[in-house]
Amino acid sequence: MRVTGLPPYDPNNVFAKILRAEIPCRKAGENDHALAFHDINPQTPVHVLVIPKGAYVSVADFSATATEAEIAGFWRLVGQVARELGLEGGGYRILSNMGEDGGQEVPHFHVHIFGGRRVGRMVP
Ligand code: IU
Repeated sequence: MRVTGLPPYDPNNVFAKILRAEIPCRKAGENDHALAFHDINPQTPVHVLVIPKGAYVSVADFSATATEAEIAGFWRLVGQVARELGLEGGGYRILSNMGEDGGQEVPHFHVHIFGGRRVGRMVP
């Protein structure tokens, strides 16, 4: 069940292909429910994407339909990667784009972790 007005999940989106190992990635961490990898076009010295292994387009989709184990696994990996990449010291930003208005390019729910330099305050 999808609860958002975003397009249906496309099983051939690039992150689905990364999950199926059809496209390589530089892995930053993994658990049973989520994968973290370095963005191919980094905007900051550290720029990692964390994606659930299940097929979810948006956070509304994910939070409404994923199991509690999937949700826990996803957020545990976000925190683990931030800690392991040394970002807890200086600080960092987590950001997620949703849909066309939110600037989402890859329609598989993901969060960006930006760090390694001062990223300042966010403006829309
Ligand atoms: P967005 O939030 O959907 O706009 O972000 C998609 C990100 O996926 C963007 O930062 C791209 O650089 C990144 N990316 C990638 O890491 N590997 C790829 O093969 C492709 C996009 I296509």
